[in-house]
Amino acid sequence: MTFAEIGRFFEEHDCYTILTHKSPDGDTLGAGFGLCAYLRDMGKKANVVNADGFPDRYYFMYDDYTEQDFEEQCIIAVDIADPSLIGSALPQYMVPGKVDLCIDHHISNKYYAKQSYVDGSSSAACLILFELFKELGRPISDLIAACLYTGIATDTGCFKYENTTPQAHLAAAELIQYNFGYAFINRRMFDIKSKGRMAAEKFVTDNMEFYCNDKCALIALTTETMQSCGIEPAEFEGIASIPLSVEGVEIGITIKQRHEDVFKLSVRTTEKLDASAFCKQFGGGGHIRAAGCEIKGSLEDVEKQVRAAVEALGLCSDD
Ligand SMILES: [Mn+2]
Repeated sequence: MTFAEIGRFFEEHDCYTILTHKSPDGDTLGAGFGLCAYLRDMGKKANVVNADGFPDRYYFMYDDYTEQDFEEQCIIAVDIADPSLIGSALPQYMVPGKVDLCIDHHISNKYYAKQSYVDGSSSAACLILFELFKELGRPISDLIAACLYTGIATDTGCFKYENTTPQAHLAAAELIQYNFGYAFINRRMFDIKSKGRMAAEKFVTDNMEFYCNDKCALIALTTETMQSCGIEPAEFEGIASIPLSVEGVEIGITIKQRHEDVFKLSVRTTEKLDASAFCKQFGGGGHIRAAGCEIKGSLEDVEKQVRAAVEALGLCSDD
């Protein structure tokens, strides 16, 4: 589809449900609420839907949002590569062919919608919407600018990750000319943590172990340790980047207990190592710098296997 075709699609339809992915992030919500405001500004009816609800930290996107009452006629998915990511709380939308239009930036997109606009080279779904709205020419509101900025900033890790393109910076440069508090958004997205999260991070840094001349950092979290430290399990989400943030570490490994004898591994690597290849030997996979797998056995067993695999990488010698 071209941008002009999407523009016609918006004109020709009404009563939109905009789907965002489960465990929502700034990009899917920014794209959802940004598109919703855009369609409403066109005089259309539109709602945003999420299987897990809208987290507080994004409240500035939906502060003035009220759900509209209408009979749904058209379904758009934003930032959703695979229908399973819609979430099992919304099974009615996971049916193949149910979604009318998908706008996404994941190369892994499954093309499950009737029509799709997928640009795997784009930093964020919000960046695609920014370029789309620009081409369509209708002015955007400060709220839309705030939503799109948030999605681009969060998906690029505040313009730090390798997916940060000149286009992402150019879009941000235009967006911060609108009247919204981007410094407030950046602080809220990147600096502020809950006390529970701080405690979880402290627990991880206190209990991390180092191998192979400190080139491997490993943290193992059993259900018991997670319960006994009095920290909500949700606060341990996304901690896998911590081991790799230690200077000199080339491979960071997080082992989390899933069930009695099942452990989930999250592996992060520097440019020297391939995380995906590392996880493949245990039946997993992922991206080159971030991958995962599951290993069955006791924690002792799992750690032994993981240490052997790390040693096989040839990092451990002094030279
Ligand atoms: Mn995204």
